[in-house]
Amino acid sequence: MNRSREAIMEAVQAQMPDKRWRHTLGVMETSVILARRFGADPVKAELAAILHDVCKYWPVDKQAETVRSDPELPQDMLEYEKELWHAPAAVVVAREQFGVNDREVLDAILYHTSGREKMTLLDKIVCLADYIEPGRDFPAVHKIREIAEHNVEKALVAGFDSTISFLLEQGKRIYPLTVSARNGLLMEIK
Ligand code: DGI
Ligand code: FE
Ligand code: FE
Ligand code: FE
Repeated sequence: MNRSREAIMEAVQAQMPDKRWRHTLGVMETSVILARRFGADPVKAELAAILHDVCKYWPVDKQAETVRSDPELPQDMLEYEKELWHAPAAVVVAREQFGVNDREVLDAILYHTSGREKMTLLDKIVCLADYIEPGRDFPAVHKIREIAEHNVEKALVAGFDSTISFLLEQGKRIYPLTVSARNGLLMEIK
């Protein structure tokens, strides 16, 4: 059973600085809007949004340890950038601290950073909301918001394009599921 929405929100807020909490509120609001727009469950979208960054400010060692505690989580994320780790760690917190057992919600949390090959509508919505919530400001965000008015897949490709370009510029490796996610979305579009 889930703890109440309010109790979860309070416990999540307590684990992060104010700026990140405002981001979380933005992702919640945007996830609900996108869910209504594209026909996903707004309650599930909002729950995934509340929890998606719960581990973002944990020490990275604790994030990694938490990911290792569940062998069913994709352990290969630990071989890539540390920024990926808070997503699988949040799945453990959602389940163990808050009693969330809905596979769709847990997957939307798990893949909110990396994406995955066959993204569900809920995965897409939470990942896109994370890119375009009102507090976000990066060069491509205005264009992505415009595309998101009518096409969730095209908007998310534009989001992944900006992340992949950033990783390339930094000379960093790209987690293979991010490339698969982008390829999968492009297949869906055409
Ligand atoms: O947690 P947030 O800041 O709200 O956003 P997020 O969970 O989408 O994290 C995005 C960061 O992760 C972004 O700065 C790029 C970084 N990152 C590092 N390696 C990868 C990656 N993002 C993706 N999609 N794929 C990677 O391989
Ligand atoms: Fe995140
Ligand atoms: Fe993201
Ligand atoms: Fe986020």
